[in-house]
Amino acid sequence: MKASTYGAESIKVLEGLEGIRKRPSMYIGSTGKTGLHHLIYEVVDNSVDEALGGYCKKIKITLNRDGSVTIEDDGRGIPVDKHPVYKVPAVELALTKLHAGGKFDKKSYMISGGLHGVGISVVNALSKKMVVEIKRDGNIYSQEYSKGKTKTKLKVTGKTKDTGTIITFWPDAEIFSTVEFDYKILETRFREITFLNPGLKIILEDEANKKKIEFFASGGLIEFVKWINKSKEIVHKPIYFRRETNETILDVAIQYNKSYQDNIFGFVNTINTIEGGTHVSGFKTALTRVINDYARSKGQLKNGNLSGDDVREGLTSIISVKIPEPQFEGQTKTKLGNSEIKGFVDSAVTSALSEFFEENPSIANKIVTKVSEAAKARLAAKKAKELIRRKNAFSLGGLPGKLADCSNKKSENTELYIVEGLSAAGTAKDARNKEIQAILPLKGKILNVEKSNPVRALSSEEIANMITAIGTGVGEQFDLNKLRYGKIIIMTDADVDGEHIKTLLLTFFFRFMPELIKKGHIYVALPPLYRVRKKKDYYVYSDNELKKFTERLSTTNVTRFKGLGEMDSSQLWETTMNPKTRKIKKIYIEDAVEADRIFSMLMGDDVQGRKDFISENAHNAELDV
Ligand code: 0RA
Repeated sequence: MKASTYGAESIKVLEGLEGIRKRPSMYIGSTGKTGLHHLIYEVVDNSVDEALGGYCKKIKITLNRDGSVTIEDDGRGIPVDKHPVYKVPAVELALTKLHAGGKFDKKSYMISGGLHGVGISVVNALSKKMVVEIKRDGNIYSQEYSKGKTKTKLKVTGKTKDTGTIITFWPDAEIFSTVEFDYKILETRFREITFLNPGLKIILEDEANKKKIEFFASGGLIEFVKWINKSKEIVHKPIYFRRETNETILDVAIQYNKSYQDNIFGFVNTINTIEGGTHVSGFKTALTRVINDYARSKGQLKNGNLSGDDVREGLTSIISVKIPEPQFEGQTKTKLGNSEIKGFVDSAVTSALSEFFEENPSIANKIVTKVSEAAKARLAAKKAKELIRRKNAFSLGGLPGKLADCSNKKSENTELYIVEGLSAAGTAKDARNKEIQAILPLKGKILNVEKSNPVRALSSEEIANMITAIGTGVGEQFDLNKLRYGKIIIMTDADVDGEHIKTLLLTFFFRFMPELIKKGHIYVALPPLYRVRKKKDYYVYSDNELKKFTERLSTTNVTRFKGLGEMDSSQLWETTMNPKTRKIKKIYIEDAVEADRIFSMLMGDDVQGRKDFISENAHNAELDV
């Protein structure tokens, strides 16, 4: 893909940066940890754009000791020539004006990443200091900024034969709730970027903690699916193909494993489209069609057509498209909307995969065997479900008998508490606001769905109860419109068993109803860990908080709650259930690939992987997915 020549004249100046500091979340999503990391991604995405154009081979990101970050690339360097109208160097326009830059001029930039595509000027506006160094035209140029404003003029500071850009910024603590970067989050993202840009090298270094890692994947998506399937038993060698038109590139990698999960990861211009979109739906349609056609032509369709769920069981796949003008939709702007892409991906995958199957019958047969077993299990599951439905027929309206439902039927306002233990559930029933809060007790640990086949999982009583209460159904029948509660809140004891039950439930939601997590319907309750008595009762939610508290109140009158059951109904209401005073945590998926790997690792068969993961993460109090 060729970009036309770029000069200062093609920069379009839109507006100043004042608004960015007033409403930062509009530009980077949040001013928390996620927003902070977007600053780095925004700069790196610009370097990746240089790589997509074939001008850049290496990007280095350094977390410096003083809290700043340096992103260095060997691209062409940001242009420095004076703009004919604005009379300032192009780089200064790009860094001090919103949307100024070649990225928004379609001619010079065909493809562009950047989650919000907001440009480095946003990073500049939200940094208390930024220094840019450019190697270009034989010179080294340098310029300094603060909070989006120019501090020094662009100066030549030396000579060089190289080209490239070095940007260092100090995130502004007045804007962000935290200015500490998380090495693990960055590591995951950069690994992903190199998988999606074969041949690109990314180096990440943390100076203070003396950590350094280098990513380079010459094998691209083939290496990506292998990485995802690392702790899974695989069925065949990865399948890979690329299809191109003038404007669009499609890369697909496929590898089945022996698990029951379906893992399709979509990327658009290297952005992980967590909510899917037209590229993913085009792929699904084609996959179902090609496998059915192949199986039929070989006389292997004995029980009728294979369903979409059947052909996706145990599938790991990456669908990566590069397109000139992506339209992102959905709640987190991670769903591809371009309607023309569905048909393009559908027909490209249909032809490429049919061809592959004809040429590689042994792999095709292994896949048909795997998905036929899924179909057999689905038929058995259908029978099991009917049994459960009949069992439940005696309870009200087909809902589980154990469910204490709420009276309001508008799902936006209502909440389902899934409560560990019958006695805690009893207290919760007394405590709740009957109008909007429903209680579903769990007897104990639910089945580990990561390790059981879907037939068994769906016929387990506790899981069937949850599915019925929630209302949406699972798999292909999943229908978000049938969701019966706006919030589903997992409430367990704050101990090891409670943590385990929480993880089992999250695994269930992640594998069977991932939409509920993606759309922000799943929460965990945060019951207090301690009660501190000093004239009145105070509730404390973490050990850290307790330390601060006892120091401040100079008290040691402290009760540790061992479980939810130790609170009476008014305490439980006040601390954990009253929407005005409680704390709950929304579960979200930061990175779908990493979330899948973590669930496979924590809940699957790879004992060594799990041990390594746990010892690496022992310092993290909680698992954030
Ligand atoms: C606009 C135009 C050109 C390159 C860049 C921006 C550019 C931006 C960044 C940000 C970080 N690294 C970067 N590298 C390049 C094209 C320049 C040309 O045509 O020579």
